[in-house]
Amino acid sequence: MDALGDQRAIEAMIEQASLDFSHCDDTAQLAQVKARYLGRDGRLTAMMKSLAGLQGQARSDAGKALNAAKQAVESEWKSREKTLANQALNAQLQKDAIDVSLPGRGCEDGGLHPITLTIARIEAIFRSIGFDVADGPEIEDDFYNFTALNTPQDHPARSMHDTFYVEGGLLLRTHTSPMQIRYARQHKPPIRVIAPGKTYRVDSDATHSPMFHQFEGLWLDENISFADLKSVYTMFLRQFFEQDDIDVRFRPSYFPFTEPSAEIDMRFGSGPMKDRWLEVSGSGQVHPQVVRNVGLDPENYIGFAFGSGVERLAMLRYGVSDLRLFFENDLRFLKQFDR
Ligand code: 2NL
Repeated sequence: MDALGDQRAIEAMIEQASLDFSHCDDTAQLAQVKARYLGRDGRLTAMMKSLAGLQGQARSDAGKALNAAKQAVESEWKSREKTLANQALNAQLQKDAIDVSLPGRGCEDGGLHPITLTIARIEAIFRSIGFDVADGPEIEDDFYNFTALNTPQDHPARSMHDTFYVEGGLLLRTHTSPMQIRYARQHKPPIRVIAPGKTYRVDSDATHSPMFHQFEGLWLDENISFADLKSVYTMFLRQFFEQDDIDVRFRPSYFPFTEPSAEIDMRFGSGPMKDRWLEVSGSGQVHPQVVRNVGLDPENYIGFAFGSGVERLAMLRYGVSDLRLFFENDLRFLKQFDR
């Protein structure tokens, strides 16, 4: 064996190993290539084994040269491994990078439902003329929902076809009147109160929802008249629609809890609904039996009351043509209301 030739072969092998390592793109490949040189059947390992065939100085020289070669190949391998690890880390960092200077995804503002907005408007208008706002349970008993309001035992409104009954003889209030009865029994006259809220009836089609909203007003005093009811309701409509040219008329009607009773019609003097009479509320003088039922003597006290549908007023104010839009909660609809 010629030492110079061996030295050249060793250098060529180191160069080849370095080249092979540089072609490895991941650590698995690198491990395979490393085994081809330094593994049990590797080229360098084979050369080490061939030392056994040498003697003396030649063996010692060749041994040194091979040890140096082994260190050189290991160092080439280590350097490639470091490079690959760095590349992998950089790739990962790049992949996970976030630009903290980018604007956030943002968060859409919520808003109040048009019915909620309408009730808030109604409350503000009545509070401004000294009315209180009553509240009360949506699950009621027969007394507050029917009996106190002078509704006969055999009245069709009490039937299961019209009223949702729940356990224990209770029911879902069919109007907001029970809140007014409770309020009137707990306060001394003069009573000026409105009661807005959810009401329930067994009724569901294009113009009726089983749950809808009403607001009622009650004014109980010693010396008031239909003229007071008319002036209050007219003022309310003009404020509600932000329009002064609104006319109001009473039309005879019937309710068990008022006598006499009247429908309230209104008419816009301008705008798209100009000159058409629209029914907007029921009303009347509180029936003497109902005055008695709230603990007052109908000889001394007289009351006027009205009951209106909130959805109907909201539809007129916002120009909504289908009642069902209020209950579908389609954001494209709801987003159009901000006051
Ligand atoms: C309607 C009819 C009305 C009342 C509600 C009332 C309340 C008490 C005493 C007497 Cl505590 N009356 N409320 C009076 C007349 C009519 O509503 O169909 N509204 C949509």
